[in-house]
Amino acid sequence: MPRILTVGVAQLGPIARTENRQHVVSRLLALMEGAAHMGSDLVVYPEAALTAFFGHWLVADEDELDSYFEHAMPNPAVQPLFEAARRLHIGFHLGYAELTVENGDKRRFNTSILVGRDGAIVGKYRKIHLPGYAEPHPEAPFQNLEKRYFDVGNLGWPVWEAFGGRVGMMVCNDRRWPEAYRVMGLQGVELILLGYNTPTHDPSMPQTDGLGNFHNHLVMQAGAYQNGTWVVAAAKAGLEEGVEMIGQSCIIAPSGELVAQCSTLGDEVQVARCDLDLCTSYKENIFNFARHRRCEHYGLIVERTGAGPVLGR
Ligand code: CDT
Repeated sequence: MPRILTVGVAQLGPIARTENRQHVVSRLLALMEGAAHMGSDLVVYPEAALTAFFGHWLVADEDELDSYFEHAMPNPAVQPLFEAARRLHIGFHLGYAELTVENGDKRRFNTSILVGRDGAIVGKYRKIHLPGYAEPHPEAPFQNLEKRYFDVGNLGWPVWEAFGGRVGMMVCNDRRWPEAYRVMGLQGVELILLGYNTPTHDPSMPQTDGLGNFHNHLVMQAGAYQNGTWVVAAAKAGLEEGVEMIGQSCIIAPSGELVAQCSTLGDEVQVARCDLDLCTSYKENIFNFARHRRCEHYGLIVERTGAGPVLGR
């Protein structure tokens, strides 16, 4: 029986700092209804989709910082999403800032969850690659304070049997790292879901400013092809609190081809029919890891050439 999944990528336009959860959730519900109307089994929302992306400025007051985080999931503000999922029989992927207490310590994570068509949480992932820095850069036009606000994710990269296939998650900056795809690729992942908040301007590398959309697709198309998996990526886009962010949310096939892409910088849904069985020919042939990977040689080559991380110590 063919394993066809109709997936909607739900891009969000900017969220104002003053916009409350209730209003954001009403936008997410409208996107979910649009995706369901187009026959989707699953809808994918962006990274930190419930608030403005507060990593872009300094929040000195701890109570104020806590207000950007979800203290439980689900909670009353997001409950309508879980109810709509059940009513519309559609799953969803949601990125949010998570505050939790582990061994008596307050921990903060940049988290995403996968929710099934029955409204139950299937899995949770916590972002591993946190970009930016912990101390503010006063000279920069906006901040990138993820290393200040979040702990490094401690759940690894699991893959879940869900929606008739093997599903994994990553968050924003993770998508630039081949290891993220490969760890899931080694577990046979067939569908990777992610969200992103990516400024068009990188104050530390302004020479790449015209390349944001290109690099966004480049890394995900390569990751999809090299691991024989679908990738679905939802942006928070547009001008948010003075920071311009890229859009072009997309759905990428295991061939590496873009099969759907958003064309605005606002709230928008695009849908694609994803045949999970397309992954198989890549996994069994060109990227048959068991037959063709040569792990035992990779370490040896690094050792013999003395190659190592020469930059960015
Ligand atoms: N949210 C997030 O991880 N954003 C980073 C910005 C890096 S600066 C180009 C990203 O990788 O898109």
